[in-house]
Amino acid sequence: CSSLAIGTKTGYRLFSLSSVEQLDHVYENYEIPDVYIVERLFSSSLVVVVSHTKPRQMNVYHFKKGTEICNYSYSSNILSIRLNRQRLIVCLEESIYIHNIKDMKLLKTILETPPNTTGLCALSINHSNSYVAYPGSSTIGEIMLYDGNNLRTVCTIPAHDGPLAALTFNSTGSKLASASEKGTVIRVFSIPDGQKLYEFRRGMKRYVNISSLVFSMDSQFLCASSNTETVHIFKLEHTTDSRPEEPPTWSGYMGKMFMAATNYLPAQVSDMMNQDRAFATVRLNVSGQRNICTLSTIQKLPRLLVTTSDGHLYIYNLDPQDGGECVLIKKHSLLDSGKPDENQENDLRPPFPQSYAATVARQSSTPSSSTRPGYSEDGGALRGEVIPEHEFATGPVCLDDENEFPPLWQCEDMASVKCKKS
Ligand SMILES: *[C@@H]1O[C@H](CO)[C@@H](O)[C@H](O)[C@H]1NC(C)=O
Ligand SMILES: *[C@@H]1O[C@H](CO)[C@@H](O)[C@H](O)[C@H]1NC(C)=O
Ligand SMILES: *[C@@H]1O[C@H](CO)[C@@H](O)[C@H](O)[C@H]1NC(C)=O
Ligand SMILES: *[C@@H]1O[C@H](CO)[C@@H](O)[C@H](O)[C@H]1NC(C)=O
Ligand SMILES: *[C@@H]1O[C@H](CO)[C@@H](O)[C@H](O)[C@H]1NC(C)=O
Ligand SMILES: CC(=O)N[C@H]1CO[C@H](CO)[C@@H](O)[C@@H]1O
Repeated sequence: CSSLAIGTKTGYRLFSLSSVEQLDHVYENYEIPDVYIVERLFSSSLVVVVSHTKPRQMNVYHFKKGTEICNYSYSSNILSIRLNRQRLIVCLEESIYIHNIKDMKLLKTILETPPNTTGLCALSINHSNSYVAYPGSSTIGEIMLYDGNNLRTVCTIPAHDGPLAALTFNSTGSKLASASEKGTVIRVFSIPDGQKLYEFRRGMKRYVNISSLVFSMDSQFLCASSNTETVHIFKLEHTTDSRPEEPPTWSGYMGKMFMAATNYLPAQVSDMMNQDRAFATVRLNVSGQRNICTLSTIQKLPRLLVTTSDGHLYIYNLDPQDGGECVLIKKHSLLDSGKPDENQENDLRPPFPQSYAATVARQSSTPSSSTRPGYSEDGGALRGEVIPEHEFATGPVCLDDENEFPPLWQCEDMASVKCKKS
């Protein structure tokens, strides 16, 4: 949500998404051409790169030091890579490799996964559970849920009739959303038990290819983009737990009536009622282009970010209370030349609440919040936004030290993994 990495024909670029007006250009590298995978571990210095020139090889870099940490080769082309502070997952067409990110040791190979040329695989960013989700079949929409920390299968979830197209966890790793290749229905399950919690309809008439599916950090919203011009944002209404009073708006009132009604109905009917229209939508200027979306808080307001394969970043405002059509407020070109700013991410200001509700509440209670110390209007690079506090892992490696991480050691040599206490 706070960092963007793009691969191009000539190399790769890293950006920090801390301000709407200005794109923080963190780093660029033109040593490896035809980069088709570039994954950064949150906002740390660790970057994993795969190039079309060697599609079976993964290179791991400490980009701030400009050094290669290690490289690994696999039996077939690498289709996707997922990282959290505990695990690095490499997904090939018919197998999944699970590495320990601290020393890159290969912990597990899941062989003979159903053939999947899109490399569909999700990893929970919560390193306390490191759940991995991947398709259990290429003909029906079955999800395999795997415990990446304890290296065992947890369960299979019969999610859709047709093959899966998209999978994503919420930030705590306790919800999983999925879409099938038809792209008409999106379902949300509780993890690890696999109970169905929500069902959303993207539209009945047309089949679409869902290209990205993502929760907001606070799991209030779920966003789905496709090969069409419309991005849908769904709101996950809490039906059982007590929530603060809704604001006295018409939609808030209707929402409450709706919630009250669903609680009295038998489960089957309640499922039907969960088939909701989108809470908010975005109409993209371009259709048919591959895109990736995310929901993020930038400068204290909820935003929808869309990156398109032609190299643009679109930033929209999302109204967290009334939804509706999101407003485009900025378009950036990601391919413009620009010098990276070295000091962009060394800002260590106090953590910042992540939830939209908290953000909006703070905004309305402190209209002159820009005058409060530590919350400057341009201060998107607050530490809590760059790396959520809960993502700091404890253990033998100083993952919480930006300057030390990742430590330089020989990949296979576990004995040399040490933590320098500062
Ligand atoms: C991969 O790592 C080896 C050392 O293990 C090194 O000699 C080689 O140059 C690396 N290859 C690339 C392409 O970086
Ligand atoms: C991470 O997952 C663990 C176990 O599933 C859970 O207890 C914990 O609350 C989660 N932590 C965060 C910060 O989401
Ligand atoms: C989805 O993508 C596939 C392959 O790219 C294509 O054949 C198919 O027609 C697309 N489906 C829709 C509904 O656009
Ligand atoms: C993720 O989903 C679980 C289960 O519904 C919920 O308890 C948790 O609060 C969600 N995580 C966040 C960050 O909201
Ligand atoms: C949308 O596309 C049209 C035609 O390409 C262009 O003139 C217009 O500026 C675009 N709008 C935005 C907001 O990018
Ligand atoms: C399970 C799954 O989604 N399999 C897909 C893997 O990729 C092929 C080719 O794109 C699809 O046809 C499968 O449905």
